[in-house]
Amino acid sequence: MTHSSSPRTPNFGAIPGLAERATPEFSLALFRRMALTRAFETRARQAQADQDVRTLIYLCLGEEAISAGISMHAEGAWVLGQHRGHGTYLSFGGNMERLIDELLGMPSGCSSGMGGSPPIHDMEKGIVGHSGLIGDQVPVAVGMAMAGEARKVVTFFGDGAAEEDYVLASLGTAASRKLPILFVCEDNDLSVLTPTRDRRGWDLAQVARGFGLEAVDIADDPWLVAHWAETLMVRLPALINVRTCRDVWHVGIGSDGAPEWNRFDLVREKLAALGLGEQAARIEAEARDLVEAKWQERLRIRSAS
Ligand SMILES: Cc1ncc(C[n+]2csc(CCOP(=O)(O)OP(=O)(O)O)c2C)c(N)n1
Ligand SMILES: [Mg+2]
Repeated sequence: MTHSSSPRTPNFGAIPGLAERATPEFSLALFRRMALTRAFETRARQAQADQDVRTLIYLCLGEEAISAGISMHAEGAWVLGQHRGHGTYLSFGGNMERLIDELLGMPSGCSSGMGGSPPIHDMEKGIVGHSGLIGDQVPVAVGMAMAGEARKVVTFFGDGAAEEDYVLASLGTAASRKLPILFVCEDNDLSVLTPTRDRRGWDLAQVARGFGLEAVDIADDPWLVAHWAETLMVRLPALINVRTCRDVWHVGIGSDGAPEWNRFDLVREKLAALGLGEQAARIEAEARDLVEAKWQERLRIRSAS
């Protein structure tokens, strides 16, 4: 693949005309997943500011497009996420009430209120939560792919986690054994506060290709992410490295100012240019209303118990 731009730009790896060629139904369904995550994370941020959520919280604000895009073409797969996984959980259909209950520390939460933000799971949907050691979900995912079931596996992990030896070994094993697994690196260029250039001199997609995996390196344009998910889910094993921006601190709700790019705004602009602006605005409003109603309901139940 050739790229006309540097890796950390919103158009990295762009394929001209992708959004224009998508059906309106597809574009709006993709945006609905992004909008749900955006609304949820915005409300969860407020809940922590209000001290309704008192445990550590890892928000994926800014990174919504990755899980939204992958989930459009990964139905039925096992899904393993990392600590910043609310968007993965929601995009793949995880139960929102049980996620809120988990953040509120309620026994009805998806981890009985004992785990909080990172280890969220919904086994009915095949979503497996994170233990807390970055990247350890990747060898587990490879093990699941080796189990020989017909079910494909998708595992998300961060650019920091990509440096763990067991993650790199997992890429090698998947390539050697031709396992039905998609590796998705949510590359926000940060491991806590350390940028990639201060941590390593190698490139994940190139390393993956060296192991024999098909691999692409792209920005987090949701149409582009969905395109590569569709292409690669039938050519597994494969890896997608997605350049993205974390809007908030590593943990908690603070912010150091504007991100390098605002993907959500860019998608809104693209939808408007496609003549879908009004429908997109309605989808956003519906997502906000739904999320607010669920939070209010769960907060009432908690205070009554
Ligand atoms: C094995 C291990 N080493 C170190 C840590 C401490 N730690 C928690 S999150 C994190 C950074 C993770 O960065 P990345 O994988 O890029 O995910 P991001 O937070 O950027 O989404 C580190 C080093 C850990 N949890 N597990
Ligand atoms: Mg990172």
